[in-house]
Amino acid sequence: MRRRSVLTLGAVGAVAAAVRPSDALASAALPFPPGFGWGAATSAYQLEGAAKEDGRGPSVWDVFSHQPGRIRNGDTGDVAADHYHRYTEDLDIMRDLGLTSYRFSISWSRVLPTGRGTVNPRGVDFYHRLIDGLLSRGIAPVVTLFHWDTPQALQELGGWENRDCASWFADYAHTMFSAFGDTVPTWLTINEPKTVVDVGYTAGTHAPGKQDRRLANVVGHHLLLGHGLAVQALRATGGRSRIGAALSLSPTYPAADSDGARRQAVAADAEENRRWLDPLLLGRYPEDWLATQAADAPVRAAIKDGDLAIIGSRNDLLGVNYYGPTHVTATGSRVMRHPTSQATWQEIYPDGLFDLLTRVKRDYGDIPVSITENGMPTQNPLHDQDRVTFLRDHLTAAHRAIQAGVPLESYHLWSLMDNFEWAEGYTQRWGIIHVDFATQRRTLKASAEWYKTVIANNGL
Ligand code: IFM
Repeated sequence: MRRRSVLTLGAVGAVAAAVRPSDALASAALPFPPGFGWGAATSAYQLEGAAKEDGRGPSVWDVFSHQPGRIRNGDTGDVAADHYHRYTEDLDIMRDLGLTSYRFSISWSRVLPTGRGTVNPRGVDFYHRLIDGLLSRGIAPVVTLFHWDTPQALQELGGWENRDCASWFADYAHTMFSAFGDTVPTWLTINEPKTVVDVGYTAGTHAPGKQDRRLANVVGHHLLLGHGLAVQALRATGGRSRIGAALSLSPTYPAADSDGARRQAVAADAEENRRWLDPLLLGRYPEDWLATQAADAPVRAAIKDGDLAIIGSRNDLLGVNYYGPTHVTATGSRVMRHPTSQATWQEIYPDGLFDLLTRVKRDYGDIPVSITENGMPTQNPLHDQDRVTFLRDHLTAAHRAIQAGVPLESYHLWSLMDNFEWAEGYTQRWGIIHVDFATQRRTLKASAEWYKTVIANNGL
């Protein structure tokens, strides 16, 4: 039997009272453009649960999270925030916050249990209900096709190491475009290919848990190829939806005032940013990044004639996930120059968002930009004033970028609600909605009340 959860007014009121008077805005001193998209983001494996229900097939994350020692406390996404069953309640929360945009991902193995071939109608039906529920509440769906959960059946054929995975992905994308058509105004193909490459295939602390940098770069190329083929598949439908990718980008800075540090910052920029942005938006890999790949590096053989024309197919928008900057020394080591969060890889530097957004405009032109993720975890369960400060400072930087002419159209904080934070399990809470994972009770945090006010005022 499904447990019901309740968003009590009492809990909401208690947290609202904790918001400092200075946060209770009467009108916006920093107004955002009319129609600016105020959003929040989630992903399927992190939120949905119902891992074995209604015909869903396993993904690499189901397998990985069940391997001993992979995830803190042995946590898994089997139940997560139980969104699969509680989506109606969650939609009502989104409406009450005033969200106008919601970014979520489709679980590839829920709609295609073995990644290709037979479609699971019950899986497709769940996303129909979710999308219809968003639209009826005036919230625009922004749908990611791949947020790291490769179907396990495809992983057994090599997953993204196998060039065919790009075509399997495009076929899946086409199936989704046909199923949902223009009800989805914005599609995002791949989420943070950099994380798959760096964490899933190099550090090995994310699924599929490999530690092979040379293979990782092949995977990176195939992810880009899958993106390009999916863009072409959308164009072939003749529909009106827009499409792009969500990249995790990090402005890079020299950690010292020296030529060596400046050179290393350029190299770090190639690795962090340009190796993704250039193929997608300019149809070529950066020469300085290619030069870092040995003559016998498998990625060189993986890049076939014609691939870059596919990868460089016109995108309608760029999704930017921003968590912090990268500072490098003259020896190429990364150092922290700003405060971190419970996620110790994170460096909190809101001005970096301004630098990043204006740099995208300068180097890649006026492609519409959506901030598809931005946020921080905190151990303050409900009175998350640190998150309020974080969000306020980053939105201020975003506002400054808009003033500087960046065509920024929307902002999605990460995350709508506490969820399964990959290798950290449930120990890091990134949501503006608190989830009690024992009862699945949802409670608005101070940051949710604050964000609600920002949305109501269309600005800070
Ligand atoms: O939770 C993740 C998300 O899935 C991808 N971007 C970073 C977030 C925080 O680590």
